[in-house]
Amino acid sequence: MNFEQRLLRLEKEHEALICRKNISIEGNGVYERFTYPVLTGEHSPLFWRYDLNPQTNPYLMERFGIHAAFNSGAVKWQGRYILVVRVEAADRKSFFAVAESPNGVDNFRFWDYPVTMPEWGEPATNIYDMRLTAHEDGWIYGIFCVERKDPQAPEGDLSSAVASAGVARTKDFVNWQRLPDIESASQQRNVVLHPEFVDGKYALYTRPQDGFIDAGSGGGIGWALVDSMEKAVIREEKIINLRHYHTVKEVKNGEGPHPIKTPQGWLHLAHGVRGCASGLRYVLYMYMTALDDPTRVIAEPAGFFMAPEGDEFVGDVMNVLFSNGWICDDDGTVLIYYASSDTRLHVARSSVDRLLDYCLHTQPDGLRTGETVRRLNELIDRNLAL
Ligand code: M1P
Repeated sequence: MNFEQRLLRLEKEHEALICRKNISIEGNGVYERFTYPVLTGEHSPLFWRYDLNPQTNPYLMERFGIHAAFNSGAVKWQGRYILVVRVEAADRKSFFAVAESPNGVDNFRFWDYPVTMPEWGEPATNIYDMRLTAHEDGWIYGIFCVERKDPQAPEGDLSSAVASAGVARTKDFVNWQRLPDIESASQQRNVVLHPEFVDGKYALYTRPQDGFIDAGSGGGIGWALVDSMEKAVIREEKIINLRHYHTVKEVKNGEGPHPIKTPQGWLHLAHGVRGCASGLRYVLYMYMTALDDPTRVIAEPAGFFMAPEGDEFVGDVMNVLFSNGWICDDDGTVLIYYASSDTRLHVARSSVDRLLDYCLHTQPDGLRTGETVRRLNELIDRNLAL
């Protein structure tokens, strides 16, 4: 096939992929999944991956490999569904790129250029997992993980890294003002900005961790108030959502996107991690906090809200669901952007009413098997008495 024919075919296939209609799949009543991922590495523009000049690329080879598009921040902005996606190149470096869709479930198209994130301090080796918050101060903030090689690592250790929370803000998703990384006593990943001021301060969900991978004594999802985002310093941190033995979050957990405000409380989406023979298993779970005190948990259904299914199990990092973005639409529809196995991004659809029903009417984890059977028996009794 000559250059022109091959290019024509690539363009046709790419356009068909982007314009493919997504079809919802009837689910468990809480949410519906969709048939196709909303973004994959293959959704990235051909002009990112190929040199399109026949003189310099006569075989029309890929010159820049992109194999994954996942863990994305999400916001509805000027009527458009905007994702700030973690895109991973074949060289293992992640970067951010904006994709938008007219309806939030399909037709996501990347903007022409990725985000050129200004550096702060020691230039990062890797950046990823942006949580977007349209804050009441008027800015849209992105908080993301900044990874640098551990300067204390012994010679020959080429894996140890240090994670901190990077901060940038924007009004148009093209120009980003980088602010200092958040100062904290421990390493931080999965830091999320609450959308409202609390006691006149910015409020952060945190995830203190002992090492780059290990949450260790970190305890769970934390909460901290800071005076300014222009120089955010975490002085005090309170753990508001604890990890527990023999639960879906026994190894670690982390806040997903910022919580959704409802008349009954704040709805939270988070990920929980446990260890098993096949490695770490990442699932999504939900909890709620009180409106008058966002640090007080008022509901937490037992177990996972979503776990990998079918093809979702397979990818770069198997057995992982992760979410750092959701959009609550004006009509109460909630679009949950979740990634599977650090490879591709999906959407699930629910509503504020359904998520509230799920959180408020699903029993909490009794933390032992006897309690699980007691809860099941209660339900069976009620159903058989109907
Ligand atoms: O590989 C699974 C996830 O691992 C990390 O999440 P956490 O800090 O909770 O362990 C992140 O690297 C995340 O991007 C990734 O999806």
